[in-house]
Amino acid sequence: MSNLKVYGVPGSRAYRVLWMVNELGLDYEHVPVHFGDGSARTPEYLAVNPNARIPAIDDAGFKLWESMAINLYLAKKHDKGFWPKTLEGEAQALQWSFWAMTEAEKPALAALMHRVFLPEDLRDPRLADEGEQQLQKPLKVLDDALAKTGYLVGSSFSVADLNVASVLSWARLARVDLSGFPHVKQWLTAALQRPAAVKAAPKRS
Ligand SMILES: N[C@@H](CCC(=O)N[C@@H](CS)C(=O)NCC(=O)O)C(=O)O
Repeated sequence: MSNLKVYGVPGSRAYRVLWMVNELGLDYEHVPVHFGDGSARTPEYLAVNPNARIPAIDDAGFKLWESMAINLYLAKKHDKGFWPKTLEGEAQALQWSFWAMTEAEKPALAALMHRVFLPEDLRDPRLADEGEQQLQKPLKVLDDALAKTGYLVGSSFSVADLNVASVLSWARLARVDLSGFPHVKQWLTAALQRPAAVKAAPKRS
């Protein structure tokens, strides 16, 4: 039995963590706690994540929640090339991960919910378009950053790319127009086609 448990279904933010553990080649037990069926509210799961949200991990008794924190922890712990080698690189990985959560996640989720996820009668196309509109500025920032090396930190794929691409996978699912952001488009397509991402959620890649 594995010492690492990953909680959460792939059709949720747990996708990010499943992608990370696959990249790292870790042996793990997947516990498919779902956000919609009450399984995130059982006393057993609340002892792992008192927020009653997914994802979370239990790493040999060390419990951690928040998708970005989990991925940063796993990338650093296992040091398989996804964690930057310099202090500055580490800071940039944190910067991009916080940026994804504060600048890109909310509008990308609005587009996803109101174009794809909600039942049709609950969708509001104006909220989806507003999300797409709000993504324009962060997408431009990202496009300019990727123009240099094609990666967010240094010149290889790192936890920063994984964390940001996993958030923007929602924008792609929501058919956000990326034609004005060629570097983002190319980078996101390549990231989501990585075998570890496909294995995490075949339908999303
Ligand atoms: N900031 C958290 C958000 C976690 C989160 O909201 N997860 C959703 C599923 S994608 C959830 O569990 N929702 C259940 C609820 O809100 O009750 C993270 O990134 O891990």
